[in-house]
Amino acid sequence: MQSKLELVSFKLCPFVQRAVIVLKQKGVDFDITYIDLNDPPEWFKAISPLGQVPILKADGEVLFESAVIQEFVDEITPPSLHPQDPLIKAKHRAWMSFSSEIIFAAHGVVTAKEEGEFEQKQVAVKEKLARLEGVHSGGDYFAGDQLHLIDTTIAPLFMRLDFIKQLCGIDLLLGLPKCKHWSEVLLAMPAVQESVVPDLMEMYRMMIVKMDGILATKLNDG
Ligand SMILES: N[C@@H](CCC(=O)N[C@@H](CS)C(=O)NCC(=O)O)C(=O)O
Repeated sequence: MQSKLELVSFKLCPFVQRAVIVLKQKGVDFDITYIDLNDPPEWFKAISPLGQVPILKADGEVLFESAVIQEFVDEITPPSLHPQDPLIKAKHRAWMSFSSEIIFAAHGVVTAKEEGEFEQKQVAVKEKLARLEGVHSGGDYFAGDQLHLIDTTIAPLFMRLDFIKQLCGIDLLLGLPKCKHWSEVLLAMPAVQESVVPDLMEMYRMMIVKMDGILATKLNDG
C-alpha cells in the first residue's frame, strides 16, 4: 500500500464498525473521516455509488461494501482471518452475509411503532440468531478457538444487542448460550472496544428516542 488508508464513517454505523475492527485487529494505521448521513457532503455523494458508508480510499481507489473492505484489509495484512479451505471459507462468507440480515432485523426492533410489529420484529431477530446458534462451534468463536472474519463481522450486531439489553432490559440472546458466550468474548476484545466512539451507547439511546417506537417506551431511564 503506497498511501495511508482512509475510511469514511458514520459513528452509529455497524457496517463501518466491521471494517474498523479488522483494521485495529490487524494493526493497520488508517485515517477516519466522519460524515453526517442525514446531510452527506457532496464529495461523499460523488464517490459512494450507493450513498452508503463504509467507503475505504486506498491508493486512489474507492472501495465500498463492508465485506469487501474487510476482505481487502485482511488480504493485504497476512495471515488471513479467513479459513484456507474454499468450502469452509464460502460457508463463513455466507454467514457473514446472513449477519447483515440480523442487523436489519434488529433495526426493525428499534423502529417498530406498534406492539404487534414490535413482538414480530423481536421474533424475526431471535429466529435468525437461533440459526447461527445451530451452526456455531460452541467455542469462544464461530469456528472454535480461532478468530475469523465471521467473528469481526458479527461483533457490531452483538454490541447493539447489548445496548438494547442495557438500555431497555430486553435480552435478545436469551436462551442462546453459544451466541451469548460468543458475544461476551467478542465484546471484550480490545479491537472491538476501540472500534467505536466512547459515547456510542448514549448515541444509540438518542437514536432509539428519535425513532419514537415501542422500544423508546422501554428505555429504563425514561
Ligand atoms: N451492504 C452495505 C450496507 C451499508 C449500510 O447500510 N450503511 C448505512 C449506514 S449504517 C448507510 O450508509 N445508509 C445510508 C443510505 O442507505 O442512504 C455494507 O455492508 O457496507
